[in-house]
Amino acid sequence: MSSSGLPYASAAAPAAPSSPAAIPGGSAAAPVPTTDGRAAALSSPARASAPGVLPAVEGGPLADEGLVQLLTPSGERVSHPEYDAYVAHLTDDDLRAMYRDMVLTRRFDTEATALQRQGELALFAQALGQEAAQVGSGRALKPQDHVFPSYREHGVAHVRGVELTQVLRLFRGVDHGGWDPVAHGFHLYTLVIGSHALHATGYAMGVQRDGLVGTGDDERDTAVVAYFGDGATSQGDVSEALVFAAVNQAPVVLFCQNNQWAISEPTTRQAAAPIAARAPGFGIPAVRVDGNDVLASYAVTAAALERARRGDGPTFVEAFTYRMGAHTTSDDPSRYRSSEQEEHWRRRDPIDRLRTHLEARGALPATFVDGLQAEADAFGEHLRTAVRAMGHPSAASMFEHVYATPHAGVEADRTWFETYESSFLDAREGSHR
Ligand SMILES: Cc1ncc(C[n+]2csc(CCOP(=O)(O)OP(=O)(O)O)c2C)c(N)n1
Ligand SMILES: [Mg+2]
Repeated sequence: MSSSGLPYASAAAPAAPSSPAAIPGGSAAAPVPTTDGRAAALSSPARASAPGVLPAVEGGPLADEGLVQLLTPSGERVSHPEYDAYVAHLTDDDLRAMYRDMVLTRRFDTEATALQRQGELALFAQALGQEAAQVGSGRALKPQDHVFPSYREHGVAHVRGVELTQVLRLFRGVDHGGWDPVAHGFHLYTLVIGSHALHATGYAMGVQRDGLVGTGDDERDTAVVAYFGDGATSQGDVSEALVFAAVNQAPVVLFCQNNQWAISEPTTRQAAAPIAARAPGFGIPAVRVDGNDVLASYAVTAAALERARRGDGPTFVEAFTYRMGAHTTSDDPSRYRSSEQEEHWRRRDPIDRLRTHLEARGALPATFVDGLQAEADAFGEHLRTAVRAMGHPSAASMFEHVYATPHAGVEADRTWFETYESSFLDAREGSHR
């Protein structure tokens, strides 16, 4: 049981957060606007007093209590007895690099959303508001580590060196994700919710069996991260991944970005207690972090990754954040959440937090800001030009890359499809693409 009263950490776990309750979005005097009456009832802790029944965890899934925080919403650096050590080596250059990553990730979101509205992309899912959780955790990775993302991890993709136009090829429908997962240690986006928690855990078990864990060689020991959302934790696949990760002590970090929404379903309709509180029931230590705090996200992930690489097994990280935008460009959040709630979290913007911190340190000179603005503008121009030049794939290209080596079944399907396509009149007349 942690000092916060939440049973997040098992004996083998990194010590649970021991600082006073950190509030991601400001003071307790500014309560987060609630979702609906039913949600409030579900999150009520007043249950379970029968003999043999474990008491309910205080607070619902949106509880601020026990969140690791190193930067307050106003950008002030606060000390944490366990996690300070993980950021002590970071220089102002490092912090500016994180700031740059976050600004470019946001520019990517803005440009991609505009391109979708112009009909250039079929769909887009923004990372808006989650830049700190993604850039902080992504920067804690080593080159040899492997990431299994879902579909809005653009900040992690950027940090892993994936050219973000590759991500837009997927959202344009030109391919299924064209980057090299091995070269970047960043696997393809997964739209089947939660499934890749199993892929990541299985991959981590493979890493373990290849002897790439616990050797003491910093350039060899490898960890794996699965990024998934709060909604994904309602899927059986994630529970199954937790079982396999725990019993195999797999070198995997299960990184849940709790952005408080699964499309229109609030976290309060999917959990009655903090999501991280589930993991110890599987035998996996867990930590909750303020996901709008890039430093804390970095520190907590670095600790979990080190633990995995050492051979000490999995960690569940819940990065508590907020999806500031729509679920995707097909969604209209004004149908199901209040503008007051959006405004509450807009005032806790993760990029503003780091900028305020850097400004207070005198570490954000105008030359840097101007240079970054020019870089972001050029990046936006590059994205627009690249997307418009992507062209159309041939329909038969869907048969490529299904297997690494030729496969008789796929070849038979391809032959049938080509015959079918060529049977159309316009194809016979030569106008069919
Ligand atoms: C197995 C499966 N079920 C349902 C869906 C439809 N779906 C797409 S996104 C989504 C919500 C996911 O929410 P969350 O895991 O919190 O991730 P977020 O989108 O908030 O990042 C759902 C239900 C899906 N893609 N896959
Ligand atoms: Mg979510």
